[in-house]
Amino acid sequence: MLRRHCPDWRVEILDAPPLEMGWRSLERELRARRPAVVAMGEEAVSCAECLRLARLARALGAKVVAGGCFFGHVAPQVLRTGLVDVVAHGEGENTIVELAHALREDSAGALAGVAGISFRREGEVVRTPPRPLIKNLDDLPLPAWDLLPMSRYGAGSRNHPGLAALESSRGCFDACDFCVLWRQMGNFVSEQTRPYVRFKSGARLLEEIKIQRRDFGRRHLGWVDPCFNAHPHLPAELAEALVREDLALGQSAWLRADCLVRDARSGALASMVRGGLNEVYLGVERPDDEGLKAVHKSTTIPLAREAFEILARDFPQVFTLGTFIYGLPGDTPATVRTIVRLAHELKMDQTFFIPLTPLPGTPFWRDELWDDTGERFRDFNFLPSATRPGSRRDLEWALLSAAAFHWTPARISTYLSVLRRGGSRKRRVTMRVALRSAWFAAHGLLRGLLTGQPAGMIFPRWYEK
Ligand code: B12
Repeated sequence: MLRRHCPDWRVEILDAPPLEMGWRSLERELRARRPAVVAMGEEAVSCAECLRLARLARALGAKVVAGGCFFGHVAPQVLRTGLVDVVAHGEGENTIVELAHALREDSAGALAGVAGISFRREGEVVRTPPRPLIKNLDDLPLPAWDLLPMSRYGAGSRNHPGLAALESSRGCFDACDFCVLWRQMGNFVSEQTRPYVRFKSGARLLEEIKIQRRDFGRRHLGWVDPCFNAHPHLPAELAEALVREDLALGQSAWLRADCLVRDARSGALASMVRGGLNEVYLGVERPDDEGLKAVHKSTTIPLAREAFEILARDFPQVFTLGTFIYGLPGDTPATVRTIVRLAHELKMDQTFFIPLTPLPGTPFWRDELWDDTGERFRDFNFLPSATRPGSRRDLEWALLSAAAFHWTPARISTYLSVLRRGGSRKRRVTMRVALRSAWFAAHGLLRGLLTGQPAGMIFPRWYEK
């Protein structure tokens, strides 16, 4: 968007992790490039890194803009650190273009005219009116892939070599309490954010995939959509076009169980699998329908059961992963054991248990959780840790012991079926994910016992380099 609308700006992207760029090299890059504006966006877990980057950018004389699904929900707090000049809320493409012009003018008046931002004026935080959503996603320019280190994505990965992250839709039609994604891309009407979902066209997606394949040699598509199968026809139409063009590529996506069951009936799911869909993630979340209602998720456990049954029976080559949330108010070790039992019964190849995380923007967030250093958010990593101090510890021990010792016939039969019917990719992926999870749990446990630190994100060796 900046290249299209602000041709007199030089735009560069530094995606540090795939380049293995640690802090010293990042500082060298910034000193060499001398940016007028540094724009950053991140998950909560990387808040400390972003604030460190903001400090560095500020020291080099740059203006700092923060956006994305975390900063947009803690704008007053972030602005009060004095490290960030502007926070962008929600969808960013039109905002960053207008912001570029306003930052060049360098006046509070110019900023006040940009919708969808917060900034400070005479010590007060000003939030401008919400920005209307981009109605037609095909209006977006193609992502600036040429500015990204494309060959580094999935490099060295056995499960997703040649990975490309693509987006077919934005937003979600549901409004689950724990999720920020429908809020981030939601529609603001009558003083409220409402769920809203938008799609690119099949033709546009086909064009993107052709470029990924032809120009960047990409071999696996990771769909970043919150709900890839929200549309009843689009994914299947795209898949059929891919087959026609001899472009079927491996694909992973987050799907919803209710839509999956619908698509199995219409035949759309079979088309999606023919087009390359070989990895499916389903959020089951809770052990029963009351639990789902309590978090305002509108699908049901019988539908999740049916979805996994369809996948296991009709598409045994597709790797399936189910995610569950634990740690809601009232959860006990018995709840966790019920969740684990259900997970084994549902015939998924792999299970992920995600601790309820009080993300800013969700009703679980409280302002007193804010921390000016960002360090507290390192714990917002969506990872269980049996050595984490606090009230969830008994739940996490229950989880760990169930994972280690709870070998029910249903669990054993799922593993056997992967071995018998899964095909070589699924066998390899299941094995690697299971070994990694076991290693992560063992490593976290050992580290917790030896150093007192809970398990969490692991810092790479090049972190400071
Ligand atoms: C792909 C992805 C990853 C990939 C990224 C690799 C890659 N090369 O793409 C990988 C696998 C590495 C990853 C890892 C993790 N991820 Co992740 N990831 C995603 C995912 C699925 C897509 C992100 C994306 O591309 N979205 C599409 C773009 C267009 O949307 P967007 O990012 O929201 O950006 C728009 C606006 O928000 C805004 N915007 C964003 N940034 C900025 C910045 C500025 C300056 C401006 C103006 C605007 C702006 O403008 C953009 C265009 O409109 C999201 C979920 C989602 N659908 O967004 C989760 C998500 C971001 N991840 C999440 C998490 C928790 C993690 C992990 C902690 C998980 C883990 N335990 O490993 C790690 C943390 C990694 C780290 N930072 O250290 C959470 C974050 C929640 C939160 N509020 O903190 C999300 C939201 C998923 C969820 N279910 O909640 N992730």
